[in-house]
Amino acid sequence: MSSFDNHIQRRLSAMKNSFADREAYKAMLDSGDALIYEVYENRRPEVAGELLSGLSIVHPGRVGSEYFMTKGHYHSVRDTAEIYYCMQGEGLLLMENEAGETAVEEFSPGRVVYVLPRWAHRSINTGKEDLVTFFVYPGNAGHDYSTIDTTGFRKCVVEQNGAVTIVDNPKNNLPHTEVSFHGAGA
Ligand code: PAN
Ligand code: ZN
Repeated sequence: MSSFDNHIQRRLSAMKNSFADREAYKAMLDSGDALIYEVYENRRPEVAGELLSGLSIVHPGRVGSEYFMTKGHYHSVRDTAEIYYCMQGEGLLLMENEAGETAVEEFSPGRVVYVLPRWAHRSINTGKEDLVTFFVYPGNAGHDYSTIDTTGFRKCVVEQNGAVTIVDNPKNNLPHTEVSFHGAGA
């Protein structure tokens, strides 16, 4: 990873509002501050015309039944898109917009996922190894974490009876629609 010029490590203690099961969160934190995900960035000026890129690595694991994931965010400049390329691992990109629509795209090695402008996005590792994705987005996009940190996404991705399952987020009461899902075959 030596060619990247910024390395972010996001630990459990920095994700207080992210996981739905607060009891499981507290119990896990009591036994150590687990490393949930890491980001390696290529620094460029944060202006229109530039592209920001890097690697996102979400480690495998769960808090209660909910899989390890990124905090997730909207872009501050809402009309900016993003592309993810999955290099390793298995997972999902959970997305929602301010109209209450949810979309889920599957991550598997070689798959490209396009995040439309105005959609919040979160990477979720549903597998047993690291989920590694390459991302690229406009230099002027910026990150708005507070909207998601306040309400959470409308949906959570949990393991239920051994299967990856998308459920309503018990902490989020905002109106929402059906989930649209796109897997590797669609
Ligand atoms: C990505 C994300 C990265 C980490 O570079 O920033 O996957 O996720 P959080 O930013 O939600 O912690 C991206 O979407 N940039 O815009
Ligand atoms: Zn983004």
